Amino acid sequence: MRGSWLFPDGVDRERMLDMDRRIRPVRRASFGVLAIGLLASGPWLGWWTIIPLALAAIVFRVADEHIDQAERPEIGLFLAWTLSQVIIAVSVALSGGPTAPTLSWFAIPLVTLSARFSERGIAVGVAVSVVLVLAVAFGVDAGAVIDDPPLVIAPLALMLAMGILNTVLMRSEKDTRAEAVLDPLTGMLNRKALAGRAAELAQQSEVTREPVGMIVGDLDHFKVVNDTLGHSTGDAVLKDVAYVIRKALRAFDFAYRIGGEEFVVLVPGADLVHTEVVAEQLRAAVEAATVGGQRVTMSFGVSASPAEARLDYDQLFADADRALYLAKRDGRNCVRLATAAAAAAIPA
Ligand code: GH3
Ligand code: MG
Ligand code: MG
Repeated sequence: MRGSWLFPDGVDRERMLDMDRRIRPVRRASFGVLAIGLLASGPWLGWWTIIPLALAAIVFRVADEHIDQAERPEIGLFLAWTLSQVIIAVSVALSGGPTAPTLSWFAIPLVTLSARFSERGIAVGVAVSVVLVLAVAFGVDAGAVIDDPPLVIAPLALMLAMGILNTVLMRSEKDTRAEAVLDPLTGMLNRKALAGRAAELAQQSEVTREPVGMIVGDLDHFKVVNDTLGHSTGDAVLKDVAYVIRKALRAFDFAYRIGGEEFVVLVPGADLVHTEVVAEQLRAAVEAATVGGQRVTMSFGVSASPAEARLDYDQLFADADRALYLAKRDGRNCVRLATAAAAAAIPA
């Protein structure tokens, strides 16, 4: 996953995509409210004002259609957002500039900024809006602004206050999200996050037709560690093993703790052979490391979805889990693959 100036480390992207899906139906409703407002004001503002609103709706519609395939969807979404502010600016300019009652409408899209982006996106978005308001006000009728400065002071203050207040909501919502999908002991993503990611990869796989590899790992004889050294040593081992696994992976191979001492790694784009290589690296890394002051080993099961089909997460997991069972049966500290032979050896 590549970052961008909006999301330097790429971790906020998941939130943005999720929020965008939630915003879509509500956005239609809010465009509807604005359309009714403009139609009711038609005799005074002119009927044409509905056209820029329709344009803005189309801009977002187009952005939505491309968002799922884009490598850095936040750039497209931010451009669509900026374009919608420019459209508002043009229609405000045409309906009187600083004296247009719709000048305050610049504040509406600011709410969606904080729902999608973090501090940087909000700051740039507010700055863009401030510049547009000033440009429209002074460009169309500088005299009116000089005679009556509150015409622009009030909308500017409204926008800045919304930007500031929304920052708090954005932070709290991000914190809650992090708590919901992160395992507190290891800091790894949890089962809930895995379910979300699997659904996303399934959708992507329909477009990209790329395979997805899955590794399921389980610590060997971990009960012995707990029983002989105590639960807190067991916890320390788990924490360090999680770190060893994360360190051995590429940035976009996500690792999840799905149960007590069981971990899942998703390897997008990898077939069975490639995924086996990754699993073997993990196995060797765990064997070589000292974790929680102990030496432990881990067994791994590996599966991969066929490149030409939609990802079937349940199947993928069942296959990898069966292969893990084989690894345990074959003496542990090894990697086993989900092949047809493996499926025959152990009925589901
Ligand atoms: P095997 O090689 O067959 O996997 O043997 P095992 O002893 O690891 O067996 P199993 O996977 O069934 O054992 C799971 C153990 O993991 C049981 C429990 O004591 C321990 N465990 C599960 N969750 C935690 C946790 O959060 N902290 C600690 N310290 N131990 C945990
Ligand atoms: Mg287990
Ligand atoms: Mg175990």
